[in-house]
This record gives sequence, C-alpha cells and structure tokens, in this order.
Amino acid sequence: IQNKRISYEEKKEKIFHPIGKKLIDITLKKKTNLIVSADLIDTKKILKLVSLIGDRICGLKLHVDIINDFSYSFINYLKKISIEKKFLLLEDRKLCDVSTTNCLQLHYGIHKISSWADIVTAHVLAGSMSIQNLNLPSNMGLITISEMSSYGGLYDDNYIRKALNISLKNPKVIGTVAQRKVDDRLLLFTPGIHFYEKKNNLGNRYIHPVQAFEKNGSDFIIVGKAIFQSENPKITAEEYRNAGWKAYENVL
Ligand code: 5FU
Repeated sequence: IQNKRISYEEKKEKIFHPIGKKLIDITLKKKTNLIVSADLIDTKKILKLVSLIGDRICGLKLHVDIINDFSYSFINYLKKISIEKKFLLLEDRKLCDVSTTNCLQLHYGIHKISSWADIVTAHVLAGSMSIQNLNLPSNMGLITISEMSSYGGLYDDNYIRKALNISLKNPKVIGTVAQRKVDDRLLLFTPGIHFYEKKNNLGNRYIHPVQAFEKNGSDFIIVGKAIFQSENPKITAEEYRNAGWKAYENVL
C-alpha cells in the first residue's frame, strides 16, 4: 500500500547515531513529533514560549544568531529546561562552508554551538568533505539540508539525490530536511508546516501535517510562526502536536 511507513520503533533500529535514537525515544515517550522553531530575537520571549510549549515538543529549533541579548546564562537555563522537559535543542545554523570554516563556526565565536546544541543543521553544497572532521561531540548530531521548503529553490533532483547520498554515508548525520520521501536510514524533518497557509509572500511554502506524513513520509514537523505568533501558543502547539501524531498514526 502506497502511503504506509515504518514505525518510529522500527526506524530507531535503523538509525545508529545516539542522538537520533534519543530523539525517537523522546517522541515515543511524549507522543509528539513536533519541533517548534523559536525564531525570536529576545531571550525572554523564547523562555516564555518554552514555558508554554515545553511539554508538547520533542525539539526546540533556534537561530541563535538572531538573538539580541544572547548570553550563556540564557543558554544554560534553556539547556536545563530542555533536560527537565525532555526535548532536544537544534541550532539551525545551516553551515555551508568548507570543513575548516564549518568547524570554526561550530566551536568558536560568541555562540559556541557545539557546547550546548544537541543537533546542528548543515548544507552539503561544498561536498561530502565539508561535513567531515567537524570534531562534533559524540552526543551531537547533524541534520543536512537536501531540499528546502521555499519556492524557487535551486535544488534539482540530481542535487537532492547527491545530498541524500552524502547524508547516508556520514555517520554523524541523523537525518535531513527535504520535501520528499527519503531512505529509511535517515530521519526526515519537514519545515514549512501550516494548517491554512500555502505560500507566504516571503518565499516560504507550507503544507499541512497530513501531507507531510502521507505524501513526504515525514518523521518530524517543524513549526515556527504558526505557533509563536498565535494568540495562544500553548493551545496551538497542542493542535499541531495532535495533528502531527494523528498524521503519523494514520500512515502506519
Ligand atoms: F531548512 C529549512 C527550510 O527548508 N525551510 C525553513 O523554513 C529551514 N526552515 C526554517 O524553519 C526557517 O529558517 C525557520 O526557522 C523555520 C520555519 O518557520 P515558519 O515560521 O514556520 O515558516
């Protein structure tokens, strides 16, 4: 049958990286495949959001370089909450340079991503070597970007196939961002999720969680503005969580 998929339990057997397994464990325990993208520029707003949605998510995605008042006390506090409430911290840095530079961007500078993030994102445009020798801590994983959610992106089928191959061959890669089915040995992360919106006027494209699971074979939905800009992020997060979980169960 066309849309059937393997369960998270089965998927866990195919994923070798400990952080991939951990993410699946959290998903099964909390019954949520929702990752919230907290694209906010103010640490207080991020912490307020987390206090409302922490119980409902398996991951919190950040762009730390947009935060005006970034500090280690903020990141330490967030790390503590992520452990208490059981969700992973994803830094959506989208590394996209040669290996040496990626490595420096990962470990140094103001944000020292490798000192706190469980997962970091990376493009593979610069080739397979660009995501090798990054000296990642053993408990930190990579998510590659194989195909973005925006319309008019420059990714063609050939690029995407090669990006997926690079992802499969690198043991640090737990999964990828793409808008299509991928190999069962990769976790599939789907940004561009919204109940109503199809396209925004800034170039992002949106699909419903049902489409993400039925058509693309998603494992995790990533939701930003639909939740953090809603009047009641707690209720809205619960709605996306339920929709994501139901969509997963329906294709089992
Ligand atoms: F890799 C990708 C992608 O293909 N599309 C995205 O939108 C990442 N993103 C990120 O997900 C983007 O940088 C935002 O942080 C988030 C989507 O937020 P939205 O408010 O739900 O559009």
